[in-house]
Amino acid sequence: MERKIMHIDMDAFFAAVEQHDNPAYQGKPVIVGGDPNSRGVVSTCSYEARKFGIHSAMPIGEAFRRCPQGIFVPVRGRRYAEVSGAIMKIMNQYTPLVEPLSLDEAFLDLSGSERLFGPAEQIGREIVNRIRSELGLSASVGLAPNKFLAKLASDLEKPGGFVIITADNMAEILEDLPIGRLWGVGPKTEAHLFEIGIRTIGMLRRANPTLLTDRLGESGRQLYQLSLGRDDRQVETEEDQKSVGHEITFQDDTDDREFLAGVLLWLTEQVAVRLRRLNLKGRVITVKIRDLNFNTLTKRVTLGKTTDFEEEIFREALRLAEQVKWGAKKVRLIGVSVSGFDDRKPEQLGLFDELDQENDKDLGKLHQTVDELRDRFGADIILKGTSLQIKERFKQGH
Ligand code: TTP
Ligand code: MG
Repeated sequence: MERKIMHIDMDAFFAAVEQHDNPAYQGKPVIVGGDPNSRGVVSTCSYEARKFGIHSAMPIGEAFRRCPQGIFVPVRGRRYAEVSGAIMKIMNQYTPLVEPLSLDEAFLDLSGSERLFGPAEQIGREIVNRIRSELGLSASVGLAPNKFLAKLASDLEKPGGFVIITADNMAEILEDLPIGRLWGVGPKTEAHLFEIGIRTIGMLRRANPTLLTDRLGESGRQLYQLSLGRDDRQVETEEDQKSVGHEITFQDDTDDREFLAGVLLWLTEQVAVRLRRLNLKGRVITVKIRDLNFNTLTKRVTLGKTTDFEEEIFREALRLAEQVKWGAKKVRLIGVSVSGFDDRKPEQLGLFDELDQENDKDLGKLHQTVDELRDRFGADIILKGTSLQIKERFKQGH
């Protein structure tokens, strides 16, 4: 089923807030960043100021030379954060799947919202209208089947844009865009691609995928997928992001199951120690495995109660890892994380749980001691048998 992913990005955000809060600034070049005599740089500026060639990260002095009649104002971070909160709140009324990327932009997964609120396009228009009427600000929207295309779309017709990318118009829109617009292409990759004569996304799509992987390794493969408009990253809510995790990338891909189980234990211990230091207990255990082809698999389980014990986390993590169909493929990265810290549900006591709780108390005391020792002598002082071996293997460069 095709997903409905939306990316919303506010237009000239900091400057727009200033124009809203000071109506006298409306329709004028407003430059946010501070005093024209300061040595700072421009945070952003209103579209009226952009006509003078002013942009983010430009030295303020330079902006002043270009537009001495401009209105120069300081950054009011707290105010922007407050407005950002109000924007995210509106978005959250249409889907729980909102992933804020910064104060002024977010991804929304509207795939499940259509039955309740109507077509995704209509929802997007409603959100933009509400941001305008309730907050007096302008936003640009991209709607597409995935994150990469949605973010690209929201930027195409700024300010006030509303661009929909579908399977029908995708190839045409991507065709002439410079490869720098692809997610993950920085100056280095761009230079590599230029060397082999690839300048646009269209050219990348027509390139030989084998040549790309030869040149750029696995990222070549990923970029090729993006050039075809394919991207299966999920929208991750703040809740998802509220996790404590640890992962490791191997220098040499491995398919040694026993070794991987040991690594998992080692990772789990790090996570459990951090959870206890942060005074957090979670009920969701997630295992992430990336194979040598860069396919990433995640498996998660929700426990009946929250935990910060490595024994429990490890037991679940190992079970999850064993469920992953690795095929014959070697593993490049493995990670484990704990989330779901929200403790609204009271922990229900089952028949044997009271006993468990006693055990938990003892274990809790033990962990406290272990953590104290670790604090005193360094994290490696107490490691269980297997994970000690892992540590040794890493030291030997495996
Ligand atoms: P952007 O969304 O990149 O810019 P914008 O919202 O001002 O303008 P556009 O219409 O092009 O989206 O960044 C959001 C805010 O982040 C911006 O208002 C100010 C801040 N910011 C900086 O402080 N420094 C920077 O270099 C950039 C790019 C942004
Ligand atoms: Mg913006």
